Amino acid sequence: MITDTQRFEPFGEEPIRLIDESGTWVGAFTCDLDDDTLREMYRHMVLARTVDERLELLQRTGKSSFVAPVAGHEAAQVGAAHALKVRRDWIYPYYRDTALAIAVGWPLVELFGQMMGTRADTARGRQMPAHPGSRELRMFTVSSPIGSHVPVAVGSAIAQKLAGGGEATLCTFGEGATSEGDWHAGLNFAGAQGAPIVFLCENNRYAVSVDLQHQTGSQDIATKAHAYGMPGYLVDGMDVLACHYVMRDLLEAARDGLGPALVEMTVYRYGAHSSADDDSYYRSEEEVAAWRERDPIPRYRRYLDLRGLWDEERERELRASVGAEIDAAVAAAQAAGPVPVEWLFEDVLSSPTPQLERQRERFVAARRAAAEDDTR
Ligand SMILES: Cc1ncc(C[n+]2csc(CCOP(=O)(O)OP(=O)(O)O)c2C)c(N)n1
Repeated sequence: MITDTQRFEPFGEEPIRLIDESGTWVGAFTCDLDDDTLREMYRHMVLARTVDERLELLQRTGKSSFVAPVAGHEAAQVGAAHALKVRRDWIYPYYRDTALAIAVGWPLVELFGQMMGTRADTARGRQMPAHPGSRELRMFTVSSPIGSHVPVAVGSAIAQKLAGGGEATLCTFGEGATSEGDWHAGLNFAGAQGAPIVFLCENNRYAVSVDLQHQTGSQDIATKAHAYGMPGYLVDGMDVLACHYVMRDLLEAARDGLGPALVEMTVYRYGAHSSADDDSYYRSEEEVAAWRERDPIPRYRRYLDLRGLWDEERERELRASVGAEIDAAVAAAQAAGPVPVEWLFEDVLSSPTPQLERQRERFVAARRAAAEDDTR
């Protein structure tokens, strides 16, 4: 089933953009977002970038064990988040979606609790850091094996279609995921069943150290949609409004029963793949610097400036309030205290087996002895 939006052509050779580098609107239609929404998108982008910086500090000071930086992906994720009907649509994110999670309203205290494994973590410390999930937000917990959430998201979308509630599903991943069998199985099934799902590929050109040329022989990722009977859109992922409008049209089409779509957003990750990676081995400083020139945050700021929606005073206030919000969330997440290791043994079986009980007792006793040793 091929769907189309009224505003955008699928399979274009050039990425769809609505704001150019100078911040000038270049769309063929008028932007209909109200001023508050336009400013809120900017706030979310700045908040996500600042959270990213704080997470790096927390990891470097041993408070968190792992970080997957989002910087450079903010426009893609915030644009998409604002196209969702939050708490109605279903979200299947991946580990780099910090800005998406923030923009759909994942509380910062839960975010930092998850990153540090404290009692503020609704997953009770059982996930690797950077693996969010939220029942309230209908945000499926991130799964580490690349692409493994794609067939699950499609199954969920098919279930929504059968239930007839008019809900859409968003499923995100990096371009590396498109080389996994799960990805192809998922897209094939979505196309065959007309599932109400939009697949969003955040193409930052690297899967850890593997660059795009070694990832695929395709001219781009969007073109792969042809094979699955759905439209594919190539979008400038550094342009938050292009990301927003394309996602808005496609999620709406999915809710209206017009079937799935694939969107490729061209982004760049400014940081290393994760806190366990050294990117100097596989990309040059010049390349990173060139992409920094295209940073989605100042570009969007220029747009807001040109429309008279932003100024230095607002910028100062925003930076101060974002800093204070993050300080408060980190403090609250830490104050919640570390997750007790005994929680490892809970919530798996309705009544633990005798063996599990014995293991738990031995484990708790060993921990206690180790703690006493430490205090001697
Ligand atoms: C099935 C599987 N293979 C390998 C890995 C190790 N791994 C973790 S992240 C990653 C790169 C994924 O790159 P991409 O999908 O492009 O997303 P990005 O990290 O660039 O945003 C790899 C290979 C994994 N988690 N799962």
